[in-house]
Amino acid sequence: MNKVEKAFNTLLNEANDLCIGTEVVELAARPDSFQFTRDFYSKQQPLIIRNALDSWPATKNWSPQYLCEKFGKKLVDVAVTPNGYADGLATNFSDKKEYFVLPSEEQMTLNEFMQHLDDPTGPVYYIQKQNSNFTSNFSELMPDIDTSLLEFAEKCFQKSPDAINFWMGDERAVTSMHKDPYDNLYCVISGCKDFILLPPHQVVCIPRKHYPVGIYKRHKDGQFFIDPVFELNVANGRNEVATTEWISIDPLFPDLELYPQYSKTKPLHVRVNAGDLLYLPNYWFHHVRQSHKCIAMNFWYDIEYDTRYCYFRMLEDLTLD
Ligand SMILES: O=C(O)CCC(=O)C(=O)O
Repeated sequence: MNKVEKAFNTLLNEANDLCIGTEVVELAARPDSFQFTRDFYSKQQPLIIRNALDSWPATKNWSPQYLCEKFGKKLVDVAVTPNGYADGLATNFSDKKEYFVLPSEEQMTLNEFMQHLDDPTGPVYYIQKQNSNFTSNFSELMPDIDTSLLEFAEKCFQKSPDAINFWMGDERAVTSMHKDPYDNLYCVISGCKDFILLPPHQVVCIPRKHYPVGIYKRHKDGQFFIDPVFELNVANGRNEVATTEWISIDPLFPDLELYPQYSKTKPLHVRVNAGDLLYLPNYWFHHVRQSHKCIAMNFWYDIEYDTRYCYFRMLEDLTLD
């Protein structure tokens, strides 16, 4: 074992023994801002607060029927894929290479979207655009949200959210393992979501590499194909297929023969039910599944670029394939 591998083992063992428990801490009521800052934000520990959002009109009212009655004719942006993986890895049959593939972005009415969700055999439709789509597409629903319930966390972050996202989808829609440069308040309104979580320092045993980027497009008959995405390489002035770093492993079916280091991770599993709020600290890796027609919202707060961030970047660079 070389010096760096030995150091990674020390990191994994110490972090597991000293700070990462075996499950996500649960509270039955919102903490005050001081407790949240001391016990969760400053330790970068996830937290689930059961029934934190029960008093939101959203939690009482929002259902597929309610949304259709109110906004059935409204145009919404939907991610469409053949397999439920928007922003995930897939093999491109034309060149046999593995790509990181973006979803086909399609606009349709909310009524049409709901009809698609009722077809369990066709493509997979997911409202999941992470560009503050709640503010841009669903602002009429704002009165159903009482953001004062989030003040305990916002006082700690000392900022307002950069993005408020709305999520609704098919149970076949899966969000592949990734991390975000945001502190995340994830609110399930109807149905449930299953999160698999890995703390940032376990990046040392999560296999990652650079993949070519593609986007799902459809032929006239509706069949999907992967279209490579080109970008200008400023170094040589040529248009080349873009690449991005992505996680090579699916935590539901990890290939431990190919990636034995992944067996050193200690995933935490948590189900977030309607009315629950999950605090997911920045750079925690997460993989997400959901019940059929689950409705959720999340609030993303930009991170502080502090030494923890720099230390994480160093670990990333040390372990990228
Ligand atoms: O709900 C999902 O499918 C994914 C959520 C997510 O990745 C996030 O909130 O950062």
